[in-house]
Amino acid sequence: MITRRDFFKGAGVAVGAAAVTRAGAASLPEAITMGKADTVVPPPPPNGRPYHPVVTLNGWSLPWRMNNNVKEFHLVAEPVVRELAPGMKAHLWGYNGQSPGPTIEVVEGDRVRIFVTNRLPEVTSVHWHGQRLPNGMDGVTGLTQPAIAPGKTFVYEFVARRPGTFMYHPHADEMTQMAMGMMGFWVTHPKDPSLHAVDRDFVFLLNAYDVEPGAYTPKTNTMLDFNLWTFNSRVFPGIDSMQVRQGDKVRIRVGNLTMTNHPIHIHGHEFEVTGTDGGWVPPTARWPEVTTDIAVGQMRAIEFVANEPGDWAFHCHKSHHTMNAMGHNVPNMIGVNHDDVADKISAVVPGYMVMGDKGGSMGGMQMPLPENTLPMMMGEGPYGSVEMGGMFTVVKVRKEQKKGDYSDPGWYKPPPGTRAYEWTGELPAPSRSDSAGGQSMPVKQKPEVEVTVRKPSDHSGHGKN
Ligand SMILES: [Cu+2]
Repeated sequence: MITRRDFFKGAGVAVGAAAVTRAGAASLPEAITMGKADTVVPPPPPNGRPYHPVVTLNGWSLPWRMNNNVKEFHLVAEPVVRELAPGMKAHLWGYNGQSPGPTIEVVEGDRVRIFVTNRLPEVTSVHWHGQRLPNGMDGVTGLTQPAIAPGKTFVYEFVARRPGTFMYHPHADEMTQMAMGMMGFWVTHPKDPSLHAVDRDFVFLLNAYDVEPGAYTPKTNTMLDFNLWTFNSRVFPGIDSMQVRQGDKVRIRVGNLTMTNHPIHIHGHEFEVTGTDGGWVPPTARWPEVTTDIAVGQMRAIEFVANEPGDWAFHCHKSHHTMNAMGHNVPNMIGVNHDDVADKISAVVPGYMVMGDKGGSMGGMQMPLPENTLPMMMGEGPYGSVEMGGMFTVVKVRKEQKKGDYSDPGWYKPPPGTRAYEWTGELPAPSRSDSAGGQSMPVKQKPEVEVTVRKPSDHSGHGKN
């Protein structure tokens, strides 16, 4: 087990330019493991073609070793423990100690050799989603290769021909293995690092889990009713914010391996979809958006210039996807006076709570939670609870953020006079627009709809005419 601090040392050692001996060439590259769910900014590439590394939200990039001009990686499919947010851990399956697995970064034209060791209790394979490669390297169990049995290692080898945004996932017992968190990101950088260059390049996968409150292992036969909607197997406030400098050109690449689509939305800026898993979108085919729907199995690269300082929400726009577990079977008590009954019901119905009462009663969550369970909505902001969970994070745009500095600057401090404030003056009674004369539309009291019912003249009429 290699800690985060060791990762940098390990990266230097593992990917050092030292010549590989014949014995070394015949051996497996070291399997490097990550034990923390922090965002680990990868070091610049120590060898091979130059590129600008991406930053994987709450993830990391897999070091490689160079072997006779072949980039060699070692992926280990294995059970992992993933912290979804402080206060909750899940028993998942992933790669090299984490779910999702590490991001694999290569350069257009690289010959890549990936050793895949299976430490799961069942067969697996790895499919390299979106890649141009020899058919036998496509990783579809039964179709293009035999399954990788537990304890066995397979070797995949191909040239990364097309630059762009990709992912990897098993093509064996897919329903179970993806519901358990087996997936990872892949970026093939362009040979010319000045092409598609940006100042910040973030990546993450959308995934979802169904973990019963109090449990640790996801239910894998769930089809749609997942209760934890995650960015890289993390839920807000466990998802790191994206730090950018004011004026930075920012790219965020998102892949969707859940079972439903996600309209991903940014505040304060417009973006363009500049790439899909099929390649870069020609500039003439781009249009401005503030939300883009990412369907199952799709990837989208969005780009914008971060020129508005502040803490800008970035989230899935399906409101149930910005909540954590226990979002179901909550009665709507808006307009109902339940001052006396809530406590009594809580005594006999564990987990009972009320929606729409006095604002934000779900955020506060005064009910006791089972062990290893997150509140539905949480996350403290500078002005109180953000009342969000799930697929939600923040893009922090700061003038003073240094180039190359991904550290969290803390909460935005708006200049005086630029924040919504409470009105403390007089509140005159509202005047009704329909009684004040003026422009209101006349309302018809009764709809003039005439209904004529025609009965057939006799029951045997059908078929006789
Ligand atoms: Cu969503």
